[in-house]
Parts: sequence; C-alpha cells; structure tokens
Amino acid sequence: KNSGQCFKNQAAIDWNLSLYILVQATTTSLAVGSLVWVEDSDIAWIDGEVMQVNGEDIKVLCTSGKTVVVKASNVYPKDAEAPSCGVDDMTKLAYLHEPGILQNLKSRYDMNEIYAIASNGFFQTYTGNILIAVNPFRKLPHLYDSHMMAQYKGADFGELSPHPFAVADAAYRLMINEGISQSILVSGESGAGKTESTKLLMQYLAYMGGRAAAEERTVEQKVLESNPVLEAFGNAKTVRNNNSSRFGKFVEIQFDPRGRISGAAVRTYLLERSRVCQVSDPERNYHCFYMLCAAPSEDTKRYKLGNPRAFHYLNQSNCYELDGIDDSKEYAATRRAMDVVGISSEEQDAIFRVVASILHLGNIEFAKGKEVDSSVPKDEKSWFHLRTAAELLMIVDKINSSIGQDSDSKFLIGVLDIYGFESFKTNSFEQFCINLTNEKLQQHFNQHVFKMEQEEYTKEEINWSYIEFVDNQDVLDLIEKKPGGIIALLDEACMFPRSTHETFAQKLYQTFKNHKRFSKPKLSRSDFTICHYAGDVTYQTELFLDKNKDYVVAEHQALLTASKCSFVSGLFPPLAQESSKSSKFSSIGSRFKQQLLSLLETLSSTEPHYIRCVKPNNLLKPSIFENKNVLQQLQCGGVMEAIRISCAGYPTKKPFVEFVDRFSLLAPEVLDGSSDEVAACKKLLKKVGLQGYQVNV
Ligand code: AOV
Ligand code: MG
Repeated sequence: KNSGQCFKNQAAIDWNLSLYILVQATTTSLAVGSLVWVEDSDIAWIDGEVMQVNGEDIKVLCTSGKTVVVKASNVYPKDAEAPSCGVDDMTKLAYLHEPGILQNLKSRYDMNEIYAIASNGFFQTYTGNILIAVNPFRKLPHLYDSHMMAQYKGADFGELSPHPFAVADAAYRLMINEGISQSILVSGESGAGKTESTKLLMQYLAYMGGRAAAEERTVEQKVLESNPVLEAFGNAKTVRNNNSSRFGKFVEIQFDPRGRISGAAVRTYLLERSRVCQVSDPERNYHCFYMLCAAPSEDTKRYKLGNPRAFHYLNQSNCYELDGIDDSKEYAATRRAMDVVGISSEEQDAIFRVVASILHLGNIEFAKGKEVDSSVPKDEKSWFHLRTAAELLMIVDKINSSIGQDSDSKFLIGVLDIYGFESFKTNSFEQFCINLTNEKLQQHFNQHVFKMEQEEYTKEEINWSYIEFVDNQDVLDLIEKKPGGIIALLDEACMFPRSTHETFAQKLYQTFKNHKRFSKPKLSRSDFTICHYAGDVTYQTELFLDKNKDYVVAEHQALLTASKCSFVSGLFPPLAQESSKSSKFSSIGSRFKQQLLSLLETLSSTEPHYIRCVKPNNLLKPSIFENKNVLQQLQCGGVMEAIRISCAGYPTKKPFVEFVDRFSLLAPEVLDGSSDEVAACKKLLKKVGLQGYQVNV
C-alpha cells in the first residue's frame, strides 16, 4: 500500500520488452545531505539540503538561504541527477511528485520548450496521455512551419519533442490503422492557449488529410478559414485574454477510408450573449463591431457607422484598440475568410447590416413611460438584442452547409475547444454553464485515464484492487439531476411569474441544505457556492432567471419575421402555434445540458487525447513562470490527479534487464552467471527484502 508521497519512479520503459518488474510506491529515506523539496508560501516549492534529522522533524537549508524545520512527511526528495534542461516525458523523471513536475516544466519553459507529456507509464500509444502546453506569450513561428509538419509526419510517436502536431499525428494514425474515430480535448483556463492549440491541430490535420492542388476551394481550406470568421463574431477582449472565445466549439473533421478529408462540421456551444449590451471596462465587445467601425469608408457610410466611441454598446468600456491588432486589417481578413468559407457577398452584407443595426439600436434611449406597461420595454429591448446577436452566430450553419458534411464518413477526428473553468469576483449564469461543461469533461477525463490503467493491470494479470478516485458525479447531480437539480429548479422558477432571484436562492438553500458540494455564503441572501473539482465558486443569482429564459417578445418576433431582408427574417422564423404559447418553455440551461449530453455521447465513441494548456502568468507576458499559479492549474486540470492515480498502483515499471543493471550492485552475488535475468531479479528482490512489488513475466 502506498504511504502517500515519495515515489521513486524508475520507469524508463522500453516498450519492446513486455517483461516488467513492478515496484510499488516506496518512501525514500531522508539523511543529512539529501537534496529535497519543501513547501514554500511564495513559490510553492523550494529546494534545499537536509541539515539535521530529528525523528519526524527535518531541518532544511533552503537555496534561498532560509533554514526551516518541517515534518518528514512534507519533505520530497529532489533528483540530483535531473538534467537541467528537463525531460520531455514526465515518466522519465526519477520522482513523480509535484515539485519534480513543476521544476521540470519550468526549466523547459525557460528554454522556450513549451510542451511536455505527462503520461501514465503504461500507455504504449499516445492515447490517454496528456500533452501539457505552457503558453509562451511570444511568437515561436519556427515551431509550427511546414518544415515542422513534415518532420512530424514521418516520425514515430515520442521520437520528436512533444508537440500538438505529434498528438494530431497519433490521432490520425490511430484512425487510419485501427479505424477508430478520435477526439482531441483541449482544456485549460482562459488565455491558456486552447484556441491557438486547436488551430495548430486543425492545421496539421488539414495538412495530412489535404488533397493536392484542387481547382475549387478545398474542404481543408474552408475548415481552416472558419476560424477567423468564428473569432470575429464570437471572440472578444476580456481581462484574461485579448482574444477570448466566448463560445465553445467542437470541430469534427471527417475522413474517407484513404485518410483524405471528406467533410467537416462545426458545433458551437452557448455564446455569451450578455456581452453585446453590457461590457465592463477594460474589456471589449465582440471583435466584429470594432472591425466594422474601422471598415473602408464606403462600408462605414453604407452602415452609417463611424467612431466606436459614439456607440453605447462600445463606449461603456474605455478599451477600443488592441495591442498589435489593426481592426481595419482584421475586417478585410474576415471578409476574405467569409469568401473562402462560401458566404456570398449579399449574405455578408446582410450579416454586417445586422451587426451595424445592433450598434444603432443600442443608442436608442427608452424614456420611462407614464403608462403602466411602458416601463417594460427596457427589458424587452435588451432581450431583443441578445437574441439578435446570438443568432448572428448562426453563421456557423452557413459555414457547415458550405463546407459540406460527409454523412457516409465512418471516421472522424473531433477537436474540442471550450471555455476553461472560470471563477471571477462575480459569477453569473454564464460561468455556471461554463463550469458545468468543465465538470463534465473532467469526469470524462477521470473515467478514461482510470479505466485505461485498470485495463492494463487486468491485461498483464497483475493483482490490483480497485482504488476509488475522486469522482465528481455528486457535483454533476447537484447541477443537472432531473428533477431536483439546480437547472431543474431554475427552470421551475422561470415558469412562475412571481419568482425572483431571491425566491430561487431560498429554494436552493432549502433543497441543498445538507449537500456537501453546496453552501450558502454567510453574508449573502441570494448567492450560492458550489464546490467544483477545480475549487469553490460563488455565483450571484441576480440575472440567472432572465438569462435562462429564452424568448422573443411576440410583437418583436412579428416585426422581424416581416423584415424585407431575408437574412433577418430567416433568423426569426415564425413560431409554430403550440410553441408560441408559453407551455413549451425552453430554457437556455436545459438546452445547454442537452447539448453537453450529446457532445459527451459523441466523445464516448472516440479515443480521446488530451491537451492541457497552462497559463504561466496573469500578465499575459513572456518569460514569467509563476509556480503557484501553474501548480494550481495542473491540479485543477486533473494532471496531478492522473499522476496520483498512477502512483496509487505500481508507478514504476522496469524491464528485467534494466533492473538487474541498475540494482545488482546491491547484491552482486546474484549475478553468478547461472541464472537468467528473471531469476536474478527475483533473487535480488529477496536479498534486499523489498516489499510491494510484483514480478510479471
Ligand atoms: P484560450 O483559448 O485558452 O482562452 P488563446 O488560445 O486565445 O487562449 O491564447 C491566448 C493568447 O496567448 C493568444 O492570443 C496568443 O497571443 C498567446 N498564445 C497562446 N498559445 C500560443 C502559442 N503556442 N504560441 C504563441 N502564442 C500563444 V478563452 O478562449 O479566453 O478560455 O475563452
Ligand atoms: Mg479560446
């Protein structure tokens, strides 16, 4: 049984050898002079040398010059032989513990080696492994050019440095060789580099599955150019990321049996609608608004636009320009991308006319009416805008029909780029949905990684008892159980005309009084806290009800349906009779839950690959690696958990030859020449009295 911390990991594994000695986690002894890691309040872990051992109390001289006395159980051995440039595969580390992993990532990052793998020693293929990508916040073009793609194309997995191309290549090969659909799940917090990584994956897959010289626009070109279009309408500057995706996307690339791209589909999830009418300083609204204001004068004249400072929806924040971004160039690029994707110039015109009209509508002031019902429009108006803007993303449909889906295709590689876990000062309905998404994917990740390990043990016939891992099913139940979960209660509240956010909150407090993942903050009357896998988040319920409702006021609906512009009227199809009555209430929350369910169904029929993006600092600047920050992300992202899972079993897997080579000096007499390696190993293990191992021939 493992004792909880210091695991010696000798697993430099030669996969050609199927014979292993498995050594279960053992604690290492601490002696004066040992190099160790101890916890540090500023930099998470600091290294030092043991000065004195006094039973459980260890005195350590840290490299900072400070001397500390710590408990032996909080001291981790430091690998004195670790190469200063780090190792690309974490399984090659002598010690699989937090400080070791952190140090490894940091020393690599300092040399612009931004990728590493954290793998669970057992995996022979790249599936189930985790590529860790630390955002460089500087351009590294040499890493991603066509020369690089050509290199990865020919290389075996693990032969070259870890890279998103290697993950994409592994997925592609598995798909071709085994005929199994693949998925690549990219996660990480806001600004960590998910969207950039996704684009690299798509670039590589387009390269592998592309057709040589076609006269028409090729599918892969369309797939790649869908990115700038989506980003123009769905990305915005936030405090965390100048190009933050305010929607989730799952890009499905379909292949024919020869491995050529035959079609593609883009699914998007929950755009943050509120941003259209409400921007807080120093953030920006969606890029498309600023682009259009910076368009050539013939266009701005046509749409009657000009300085963005003149528009209420843009001037709520003082941020108009982005460093290094020229909105007029972006406008031209977006138009070009729309051409490639197959949006006609009439359709483009219609789209931008809607974008412009949103800005104009935002400038209409609604006077407080004297009559009773004239106070309502303010809300109705905002709902109308939300709806309009959100529906704009229906260009997605356009992209899909233009790229064309291949319904015959049996194989696909899906690339998922979602919004990362969010916890702000105020967290509203959007954060609630975003964090639900992350909970779902975290569960998928846990189950997969854990299942793989279990299966491997079974295959190798290793005795192994099932170890419970931290399961987040209880959080998921809390949120989405039907009936009785938070989403269900929210829907209920939305259907009662009398409910307010306060009555909704009261209902939550009552229902989940004893739920260990739910709590009521002491000083609040309408906030609630959920204990997510990645930490506690306190949500403000104020706008939950409004944001969960999704309807267009009937008069507005009629007006818009009657629009002469077919694009606009198409956005608001006449409602069917029954659904116009409020009986068919459809909430954003429930619909989102449904979308997630279907996403996870798709994912479960694929072999998953994981990329965990890490944001090394919150200043969005190069060369700054904040230990505590990174560590927290590795913990939230389940990387540490995956390692813990592997440590709970037999983390060290050693081929017989290597084992004898390395440890025979402990008992040289076992190498008497009369026995083979297996016998020699057994003798050796017996001689030194090691416990907690299994010999697996
Ligand atoms: P995100 O997708 O993870 O955040 P992005 O992929 O938009 O984050 O990355 C944020 C910024 O980091 C980019 O605009 C680049 O400036 C920089 N960056 C990321 N990866 C790289 C890389 N490999 N090389 C160079 N620069 C990079 V969000 O969408 O906010 O959760 O909702
Ligand atoms: Mg993004």
